[in-house]
Amino acid sequence: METYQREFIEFAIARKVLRFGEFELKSGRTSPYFFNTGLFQRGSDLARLGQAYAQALTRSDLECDMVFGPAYKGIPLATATASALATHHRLDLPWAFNRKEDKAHGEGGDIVGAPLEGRVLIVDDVITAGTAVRESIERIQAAGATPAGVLVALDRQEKGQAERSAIQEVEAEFDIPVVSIISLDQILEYLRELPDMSDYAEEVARYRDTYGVA
Ligand code: OMP
Repeated sequence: METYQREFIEFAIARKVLRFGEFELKSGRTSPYFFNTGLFQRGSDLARLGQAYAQALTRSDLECDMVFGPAYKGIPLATATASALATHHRLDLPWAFNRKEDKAHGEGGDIVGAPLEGRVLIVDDVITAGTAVRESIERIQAAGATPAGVLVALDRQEKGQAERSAIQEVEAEFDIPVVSIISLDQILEYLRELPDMSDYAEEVARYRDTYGVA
């Protein structure tokens, strides 16, 4: 695990974005941990979050021409990422987000920001079944642009419909990479290093054995 990833886990725990306990997921599974980016609630949190996304992207091979945030949760994430890329990595990319509601008056259209063109990076929080990502891919293709990949904060490394993870399914179906700041394996590695977190480590390991990908 890299230093920025360990620091990101500590930061997420401090902000209660990453919590341990009992949580029901969209999929119906009961998980011993949950990751809620909506709890990064201050300007400084957003700046740090954007920098972690930017670090994950620049350490990967993923190449893109612009950044796209799917409404609603992806909007601040894509905004913070585009800002961090420009401020810390000299990568000044166009960025955009979609409206959920159609707007007939004023400037109209359902995209706000730069037009969808070239290789478009989708920035989101967590992929579970990949529903939101599929919608974004369709939107990008309908505009005549190309999906470049997906950047998420957490890879839960869970099985999707079959044996592969939802992320592996998206990668195979659309032939695009999915890059994450942290994954379940790193959360587990972190928990195992701390004696007072050993109960959580056991719960998370049991969950991974049941729902995790090989
Ligand atoms: P999909 O759109 O089906 O991929 O589900 C992703 C969503 O699951 C996220 O946008 C959240 O609403 C939710 N989620 C989390 O935010 N964090 C988690 O740790 C787990 C989930 C989840 O319900 O699976």
